[in-house]
Amino acid sequence: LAMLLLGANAQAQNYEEAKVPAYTLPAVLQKSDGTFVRNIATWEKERRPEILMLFEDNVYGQMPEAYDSIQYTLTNEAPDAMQGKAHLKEIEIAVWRNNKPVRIPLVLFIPNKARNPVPAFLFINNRDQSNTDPTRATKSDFWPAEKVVDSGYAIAAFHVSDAAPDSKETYQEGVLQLYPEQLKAENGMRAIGAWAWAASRAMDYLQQDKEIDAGKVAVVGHSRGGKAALWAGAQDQRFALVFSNCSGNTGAALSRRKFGETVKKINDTFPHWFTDSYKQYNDNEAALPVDQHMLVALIAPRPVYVTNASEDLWADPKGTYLSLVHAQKAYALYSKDPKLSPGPPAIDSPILHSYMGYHNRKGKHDLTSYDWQNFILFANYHYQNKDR
Ligand code: GTR
Repeated sequence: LAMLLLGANAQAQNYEEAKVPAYTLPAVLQKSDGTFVRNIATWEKERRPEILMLFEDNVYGQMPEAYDSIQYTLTNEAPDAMQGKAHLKEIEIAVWRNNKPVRIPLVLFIPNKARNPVPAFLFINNRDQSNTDPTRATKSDFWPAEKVVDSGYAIAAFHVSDAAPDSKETYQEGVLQLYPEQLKAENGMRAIGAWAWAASRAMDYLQQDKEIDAGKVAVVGHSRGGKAALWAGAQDQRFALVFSNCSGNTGAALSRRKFGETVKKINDTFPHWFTDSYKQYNDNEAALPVDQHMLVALIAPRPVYVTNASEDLWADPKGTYLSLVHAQKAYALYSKDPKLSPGPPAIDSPILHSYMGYHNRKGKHDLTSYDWQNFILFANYHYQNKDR
């Protein structure tokens, strides 16, 4: 029995800094042929596409872009929602391919006071639908729409289940109905890829809504939604800002640290999130041709904001911050050095005035009004270069 327990224990998650293994990260600015990237052109034309493809082939899967048609239907509208503060639009985004549709409802509040077009936050909702209640009968800190509207921003949301149900049995019943060939591919799209795909379709809608400033749309996600937000921001350069809250393993945290959740753990529990090919890295992180700092680097030079919660060791706060530190080189290429210090800031000390924002909020794994407050300040800083 003791032997068995020991065996089980060897698989347990590590929460001790002293037990983090020694590791070498793949270099952001070195191409696979060994040559170094020294300028923006080589980064954009050669290394960036190479990293993107490595993430597609080994982690998140392909991002199919072809479809036959896309339609936006206004299913409900209220010009005086939120006691007159906002214009509510509920839109159904229907995307067709090979005579099959996927329908993604989008909720959107546009501040009435702000001068059009307005910048917007697009939220990937991974929790209960009631969090983004368009009637506002139910309100939640998870999606504090009134606060965002009061700050002069539009706020939109869609639910992950409309793109891919978050279940290993039924994740195919959404975007993947359009792309059945993906299901057969080792590097095929899976649930997180489908959520990121849906964020891009929401962006397609926002781009043609005259009330929205499409050059200032931020994508926001929490935890599994935060993983999808990073992948959406990496893939789709129309997103001006990326906010990834408590995204942890295969989000913003470095996989090679094996601190808290590991690649094996996430693949065993959520086999439908990532590619089949990702499973070969279970207990074998060193073999990964990427680590998550490279995902963050793909967002450069656009500002990115990443968070943790102090009690959420499962998501490895330190490994998340280090990911930003190691991604800085891509920003420096654009002379937008985030100037991060080598170690994480104190709890509740947000880094707002940098191309890479970060905070470690005191408390548990969650998305709260503290997190949103800092997202708004970070957006203010980058859009207006001033604090409010
Ligand atoms: C956990 C998972 C994390 C994170 C979290 C969440 O169970 O292990 O990677 O995604 O769920 O989405 O809240």
